[in-house]
Amino acid sequence: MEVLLGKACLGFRSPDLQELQDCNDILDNRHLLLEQLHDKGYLFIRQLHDRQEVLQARRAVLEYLSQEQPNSFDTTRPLEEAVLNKDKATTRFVSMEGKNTITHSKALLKVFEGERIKAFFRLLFAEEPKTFDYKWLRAIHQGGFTGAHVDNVYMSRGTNKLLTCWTPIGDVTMDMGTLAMCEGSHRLPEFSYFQETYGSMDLEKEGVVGSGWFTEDANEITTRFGGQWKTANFQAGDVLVFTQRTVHMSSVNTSHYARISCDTRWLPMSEIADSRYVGDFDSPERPKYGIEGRETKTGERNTTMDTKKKQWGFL
Ligand SMILES: O=C(O)CCC(=O)C(=O)O
Repeated sequence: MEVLLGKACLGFRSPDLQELQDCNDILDNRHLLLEQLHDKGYLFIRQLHDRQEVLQARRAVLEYLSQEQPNSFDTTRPLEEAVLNKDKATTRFVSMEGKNTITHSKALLKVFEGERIKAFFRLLFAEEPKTFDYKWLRAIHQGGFTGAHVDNVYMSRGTNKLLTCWTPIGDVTMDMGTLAMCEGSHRLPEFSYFQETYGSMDLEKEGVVGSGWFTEDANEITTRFGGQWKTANFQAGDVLVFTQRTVHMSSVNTSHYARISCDTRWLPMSEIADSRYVGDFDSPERPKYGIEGRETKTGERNTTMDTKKKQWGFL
């Protein structure tokens, strides 16, 4: 089977793309979890969430989308399947990022901030955890994907103990757009210069326009720096937790289904949070963050990722 990781077409279970292994066998052992997080750059956990609660959250998202964007789905099929209307399959969905009526609805918060996920981070941090108010909730159309990046470029103004938790809202197979990790990219010596340059930048401070992705081509990462791409088919209830320095991207949604997922961010209660993602986000004075809204304090949007890559000698 072949998987499109952005612009690269990789054979699954080939040397280019391996399968993620879960860490369910060590879930109650903090020491081993930290060891694996440090070694691989991520923790893949099957059924951390209650599957039924995730499916209820999915129902709420799909009802919201069908109100906000009528005709997105094939109405001859059950809404739960999220089959795209074939005339609109490649149309972008409305943004659901932030803190809004859908991200903070009862059904979604039960999953995003529920006791099961809190208990996991409480064990991992060995103290009470906290999470950003901002939620990166997404529905991805046919052809949509996320390019290779590290999260540090978006949210480095707080603790470096911050972790991302990617949650598929439903069963998500590789042809719908699963997250892929470049194992070892957060610590391998071959990535040092990449991490000192790209990985350490603050996109907003530097006024970099566009997505903030380093590349749309998975092979550009592994041929240049090494590491190992891994992904899997996900089920409702699974999560992928990873560091701010772990390179990741998604596969392309080549299916006829919407891919729904959410990233939440977690840190120990005693640590400083990046203030851009805490509080309310609907005030007109507050700048918008995310792909469309990124700008410097003075409103400059003056450089591109390619310009930066040339400066660093990558192009
Ligand atoms: O869901 C996606 O497409 C991308 C998620 C992501 O990049 C992240 O978790 O930082």
